[in-house]
Amino acid sequence: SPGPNATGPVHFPAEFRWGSATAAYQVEGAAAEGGRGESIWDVFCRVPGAVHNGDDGAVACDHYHRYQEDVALMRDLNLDTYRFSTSWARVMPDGRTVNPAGLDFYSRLVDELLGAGVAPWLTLYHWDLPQALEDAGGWPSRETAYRFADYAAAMHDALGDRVDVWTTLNEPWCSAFLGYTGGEHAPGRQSPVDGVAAAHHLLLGHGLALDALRSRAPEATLGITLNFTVADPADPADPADLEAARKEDGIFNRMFVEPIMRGVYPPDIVEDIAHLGFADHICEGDLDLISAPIDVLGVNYYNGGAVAGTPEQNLEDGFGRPDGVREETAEPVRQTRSPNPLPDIHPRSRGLPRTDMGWEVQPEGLTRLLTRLQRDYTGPRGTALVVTENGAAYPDVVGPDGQIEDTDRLHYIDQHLRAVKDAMDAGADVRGYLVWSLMDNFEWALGYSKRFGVVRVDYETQQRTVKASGSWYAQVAASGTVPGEH
Ligand code: GBH
Repeated sequence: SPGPNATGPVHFPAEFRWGSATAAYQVEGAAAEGGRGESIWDVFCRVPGAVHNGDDGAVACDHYHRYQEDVALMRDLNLDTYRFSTSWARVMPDGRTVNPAGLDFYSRLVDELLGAGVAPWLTLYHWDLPQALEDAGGWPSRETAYRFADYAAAMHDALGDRVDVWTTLNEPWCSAFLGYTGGEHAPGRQSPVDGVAAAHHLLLGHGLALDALRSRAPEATLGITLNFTVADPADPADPADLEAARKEDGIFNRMFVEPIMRGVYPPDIVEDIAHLGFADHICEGDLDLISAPIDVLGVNYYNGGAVAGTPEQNLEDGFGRPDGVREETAEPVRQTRSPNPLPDIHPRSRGLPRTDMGWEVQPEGLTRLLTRLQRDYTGPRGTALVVTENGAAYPDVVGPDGQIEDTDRLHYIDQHLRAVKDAMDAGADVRGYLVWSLMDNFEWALGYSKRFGVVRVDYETQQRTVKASGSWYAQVAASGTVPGEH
């Protein structure tokens, strides 16, 4: 049910940050320029059937060449914050050795942002591991965590004088389980054993990187971004559904937020994945590193879901395609089952509206999520919350004058901002909202077929066009107010 801020104008505090987010592989292009090395996504995109339409990020939004125009766009949209990621393989082509030309691109980007009055928010890892490190074992190997900390240190040495906000990882759940277990994302492995090993080593990498950053900049704003779901039992009276909801919440949410905020993995999930050798990877001191204080917990929220525990009756369309709906295609669909290492969890439709990804639109889930995080995890340690991603894919309807009337997206963002304010009114310490995404971009396994931007990108001409949602969001950012519904 919609909360108290469901319809009228909603005012946010003056210090609330308004921004947008992108990620390196999704926007930069210039995959073979400036000495950039290959990442696992360059390689994965060449696997037949791995990515919709055989798309790749070789050109993407050509942001590498158009960053000045894109920063001007952010300024025109009144955005005060830009969350971007740096490509490890651009900065360290072999994952270990610094490439000055790669660093230089980010240095120029940061200067451009500062010149435009847009605060840079740097994410060190948004899924694009250097292929050389994958060849050396990837995230299932403990070594990768140490290489990540070296990379974090090099980035801070180059940009720490100008960048105040640092995020170590974006959505380690996705890296671990879509990448190493489901095979839907790079590097495309399909191993539950590798998935749980990757999960721990990603978190260890976060902890080691945090240590490197903190020792260099005690005053910097440091954190991690997690993807959260809100798992409801399909039938709250059915013990099997309650059990499925526990596992879903456990593997998506608690598996990552609990070691970070409390220094322990959730015991029930540790037990559920014990047979995959999970405990073997945890060394003495790891959890102390992983749970070192952070300043901001980044929250990415797109949707929740109802889950059921009995497989036979719930095999609906979305099953086995956990990160988006693929249209019918002649290509083989690699993903055949959920990447979740806890197999007996099944999404069940609740009849809510869905985006073009097939994800349910459930804004009040965001209110529940933020209030729960505040109460159980961040509040007790005084850690701030920022919505580091929220947004929706819808097909663009191009009007006669080229205008994009994306009212579905506008409405989605409107509803979710109201949900954020409901959580703040209930005591959640939410300091900002960064829409996903600034512009349409390479949507991973779904290629260019899904559009998340508040700015349209014409991939033929690279022309940017602010959508109706973008103009609306610019007004919200300028006024700090979500206008009342008309
Ligand atoms: C983010 O990940 C990424 O950070 C970003 O790069 C990406 O472009 C963006 O979202 C849009 O996809 O089981 O069907 O209910 C999204 C992570 C994890 C969100 C799985 C949806 C469950 C879908 N996703 N989640 S479903």
